[in-house]
Formats: sequence, structure tokens, C-alpha cells
Amino acid sequence: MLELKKGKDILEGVGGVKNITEAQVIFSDKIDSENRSKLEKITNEEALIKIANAISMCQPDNVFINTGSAEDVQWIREYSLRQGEEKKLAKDGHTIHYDLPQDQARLVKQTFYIINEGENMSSLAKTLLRDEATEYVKEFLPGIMSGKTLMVGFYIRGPIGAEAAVPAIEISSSGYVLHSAELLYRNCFEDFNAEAKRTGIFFTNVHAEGKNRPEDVPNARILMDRSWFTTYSTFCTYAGNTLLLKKGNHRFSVDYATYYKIEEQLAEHMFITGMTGPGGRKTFFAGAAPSGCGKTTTAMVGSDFIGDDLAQFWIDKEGCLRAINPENGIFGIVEDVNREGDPYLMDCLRGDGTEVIWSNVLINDGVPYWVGNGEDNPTEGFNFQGEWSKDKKDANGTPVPMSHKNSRCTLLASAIKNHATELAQSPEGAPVKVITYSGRDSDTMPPVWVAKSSDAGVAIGASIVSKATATEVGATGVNRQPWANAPFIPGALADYMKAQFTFFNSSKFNATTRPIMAGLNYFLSKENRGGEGSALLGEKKDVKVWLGWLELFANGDVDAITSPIGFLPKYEDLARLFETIDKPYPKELYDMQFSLYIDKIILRIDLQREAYSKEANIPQTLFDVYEEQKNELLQLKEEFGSIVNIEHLN
Ligand code: SPV
Ligand code: MN
Repeated sequence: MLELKKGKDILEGVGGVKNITEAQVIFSDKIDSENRSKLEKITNEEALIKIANAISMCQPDNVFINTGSAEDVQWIREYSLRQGEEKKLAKDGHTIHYDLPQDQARLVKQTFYIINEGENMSSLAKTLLRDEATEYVKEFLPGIMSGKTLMVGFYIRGPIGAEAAVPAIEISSSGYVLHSAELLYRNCFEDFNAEAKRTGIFFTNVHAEGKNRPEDVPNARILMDRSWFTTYSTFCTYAGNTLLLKKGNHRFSVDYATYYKIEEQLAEHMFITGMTGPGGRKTFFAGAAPSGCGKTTTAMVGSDFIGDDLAQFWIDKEGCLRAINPENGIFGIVEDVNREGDPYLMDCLRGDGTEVIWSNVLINDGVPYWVGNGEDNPTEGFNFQGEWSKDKKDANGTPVPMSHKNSRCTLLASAIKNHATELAQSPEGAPVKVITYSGRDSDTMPPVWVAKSSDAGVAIGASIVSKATATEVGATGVNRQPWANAPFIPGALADYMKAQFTFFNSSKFNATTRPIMAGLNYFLSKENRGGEGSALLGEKKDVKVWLGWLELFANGDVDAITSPIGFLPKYEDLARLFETIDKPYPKELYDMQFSLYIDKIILRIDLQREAYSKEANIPQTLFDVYEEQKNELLQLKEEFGSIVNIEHLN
């Protein structure tokens, strides 16, 4: 359940500005005439009142209105350098930003949804009642920007005019955050009023890093007021915690789609990319993967790259699934980015002419280095823990790596050579035919399989699992990762799941436009499939084959083998595709990858069934899919034993 504008708006409660007249008083008091005249272009009163409240609450020394003009963006870059938030690197347009050592990934334990009494939330969501959140804001936000400049930027999460795009305001005292916003989002200063009117909503984000000291990080909070579409972020700088245009507003979009746009829209943690098939045909994919599981790499494998993290969907009048990237840039993990796996990204990172903000990597002589770059690396320099040399150990005696596992690069998506810039900026969105779901699964599911129905497809999304990754502070072990979106689903998982079943079964699709839905798994290891050693069975570049096969299958160019879990590729079709990447593909490898390990799959089904039966109101359809698959698997086991060679299914 979600009720917009329910309860008191905390920003207004603490800022004290209740109407436009009071807002204008704050503006003439606190904003110089140059910036005031820029702000005159914004006529949306609700937005102006929000901005006035942020100023009144945070009490900055100055206010800067960012119109997105070349001069304004340059001002932001220079402010960030002046404040010491970024430093110039040897290469033109490259800078380095360090987050405090305690704040180099999402602070999940300090991230809360602000809710009203009695609201039913995801079992995975941490919540704070409105009154408690108000207490926090009252205690820590007033005066937090004293000595600083409050900057305001106006963005849109998607191309202007796109059905699922929503405008948003980013308010921050951090030059790094605003600089990142300029690379990662589309500035919409000129169109803000019209877009807010068209969509009927906008998101507001308030961030203040405070004094940026380690001792303040325990007080850091990432608070998201679902009812007022307003976020608060304090005492931290990591973009995943502060640039709440990204995951903060994504959470609002998930809420909005789930409760206000049933059967109309979805908001997903997915890449969007196009593959070129026979005769130059383009087929667009959108795919979910938990943070740190190769989503960016997969996206860039396509011939027509659009986005690597988030996707907003709707169904158009012709019944075609459409997707836009709410973002305009990449906030990508750099660990293991190298020439072999990520040639286009490497061109941007090592070549000239691309603006890049680096974070938490090693710098030596003005040049960034990171773990897994496939290059010769220096033995010393400065990194996310300060001065570094090869033998450095932390307080526990553990060697300190050259770069943080979650160190990132921020750049425009259009800088990537295969970026489909025109389509990415089109309000029509990309026509998506294939949906994929993947995790980090070392022993159970094959590299690719296609759901036999939309219901089974939704079940694939519901059943993603993954080893913990470095994108969240303190995460370890193996986790269930529903749709790879669970960390960003505010409301009850059952409600989100219902919205998925409704959307993908929508009668607006027809037989030719209904997307196919597939599972992907790049992480099978040899030892788990009858081989030896913990090495992976596949390589990064195989992704091209799995996506290539899905491209052919989605267009009816290849047949598949029917199995209880879905459709599986035939050996000959894969072998042909491996030839195109100049790689031998022995039949033995295919057998290792695609044999069905029945007991493991059943364990997985049971794990999910059990977990979901603890949630209230989970749609029966999910349990029906599991039940049917399990029964068919047991029948197969009876006939062929617990490891079933794919030949038996032919
Ligand atoms: C992720 O962790 O999924 C990211 C980066 O894409 S963050 O902005 O931290 O969410
Ligand atoms: Mn992400």
C-alpha cells in the first residue's frame, strides 16, 4: 500500500516554509540576484517551496542554481575541486574522488524508508516511522550546510516526454554529487515545469555531507519518504548513498509502478541493450542482475548499448514493450574491467576525450589503477585507505588491495563506442523483446534457459540468487535476490510480484510482441559440474553467445529443447555462435553446462518456496509454477537419475 502525501511533509515541518510567499522571502534573503534570476524560470510552486524549505533548514552561506548551462556545469566542477572533493588527474577531464573508508558502498544498515503507521512493507526493507524520522531530521539537518553552498539541479529520469520519465530535483552541498548528477542524469532545467505538469509528480532529494569526517559516519542516514517522494542523505558521500536521483528515486519509481501504474509501468534494476541479428535486425534486451554481478559488462556486449543499471518500462499502443534508461551515464564498478572483457569502456578510461570521475582507486603519478585491469601496475601510490604500498596490511593484518572492490568510474553513457545515443534519447524508448534475469550461481542453473510462459518468467525473476558482493557494506554469504531489485522494493514483495504477473500477462501484448523471459548464469564452476577446480566453466566473452542465442530464439530462427525449467539451446546452434567469437565449443563443455542437476534445482525450488511461504499474500501462481517444475523434475529423475544429460530430453 502506498498513499501519496500522507502524513506531514518533514521537509516543510522542519524548514517551516508553507507557501509561495514565504518561499519568496527566503529566496530574496538567501539567494544572490544572479541565482535568483535563474530560479525565476522555475514556476512550479510545490518545487519552489521544497527548495525554500531545504535552504531554510540547511542554512547554507550561498545558493547556486544549476541551469545545466556550460558555465554552470563548469562552476560545479570548479567548486568540487575548490572544496577538495575531487582532484585533477594527469589526463584532461579526469578527476579522483575518495569517499571516507567507512562509506565506500551502500550503507544498507543506515538506509530507511520513512513510513506512516500501519503501512505494509517488504520484509527486506528497513523502516522508520514518520515521527522518528522527523526527530532525526530536526536534530541533524538544521544548519548542516553552514559555511557551504547549497546547489540545486533539475533533472529528468528518462528522455523528456517519455511515458515513464519523471523529473527530479537534486539539492546538495557536495560539488562531487552535483558533478556526478550532471554525468549520470539529464538536466531538464528548461523543461522542468512542463514535465512536472505532464507527469503530475516529481522527486526531491536533499543531501548534506556535513564536515565529511569518519566520526560522523555512524550518524549518516539515507532516508526515503515514500509518501512525499523526498529523500534525505547525511554525513556520507558515496554516490549510491548520496546521489539519490539514482537508487533513492528508483525506489520511488518501483513504488509508483507497483501501486499507481499497475499493468502500465515497471521500474527495474536492469540494463538495456540491443543485439544485431541476421540481416542487421536489432533485438533489444533488458536484464536484471544484482549489484556487482556483471550487469555493465553484459550491457556493453550488445551492438546498441542503452543503459547499464536501471530501466523504466511501459507497453505502447501497438502492444510493444518499451524501455527507457532513466539515467544518462554509467556509475560502473572498475574492478576486473580490462581490454579483453570491456574494450569500449577501456577506450574511455585509458583514451582521451572522455570526462571521468574516478572513485576509490589507486593513484600513482596522476594515473588511476585498479585490481583486475590486466595492466602493469605500480607498487605504491594513494588509494581508498590513504598511502598504499604493495605490502600494506590493514589493522587486522589483511592485505589492502590496490583499489576498493566497489571503486567506480562515472562517465556519460554516450562516450561508450557502441552506445545507441539517438535511441537512448528518444521518448519512444527501445522496443524490448527479451527480458533476462541473472545472479551468481556456482552450481545449479545452466548458462541460459527460457521460460515456457510469462508466469514461469516472473518466477525466474522471483528466484534469482547471488553470492554477496562488495556493493553493500558488510554483506556476506549467499542471498536470495528477487528480481535483483529487492534492495529497492519498498512495499510488500507480494504486491510487487502481483504487479509483475499482471504486467507480463497483460492482454495489451500480442503473440508477436510479448517478450520472452530468460535466466542467465555465467558463474557455474568446473567442480560443480563434474570437472575439477573452482575455475569458472565459461568466460566473460561467452555472454555474446548466450545473448546471441536468445536473439535467434526470440525471432523464431532456432528451435530449443524443452525441459521442466524451460527451453534450452541445442548444441549445434551454440557451436555456430561460438565460431563467431573464434572459440572452440566442445560437446563435453556443453554437456557440463546444460545437464540438469535435478537435486540441486529441487533444493533451489524448495528454498524459494519456503522463503516465499513466510511472506503474506504471495500469488498462488508462483507456487503453481514451482510445483509443476518440481513434479516434472522428479519424473525425469525417476527415469534418468539425478544428473540428466540433455540428450535425454531431445
Ligand atoms: C548498485 O550497487 O547496484 C549500483 C551502485 O548500481 S549504487 O548507486 O550504489 O546503487
Ligand atoms: Mn545497480
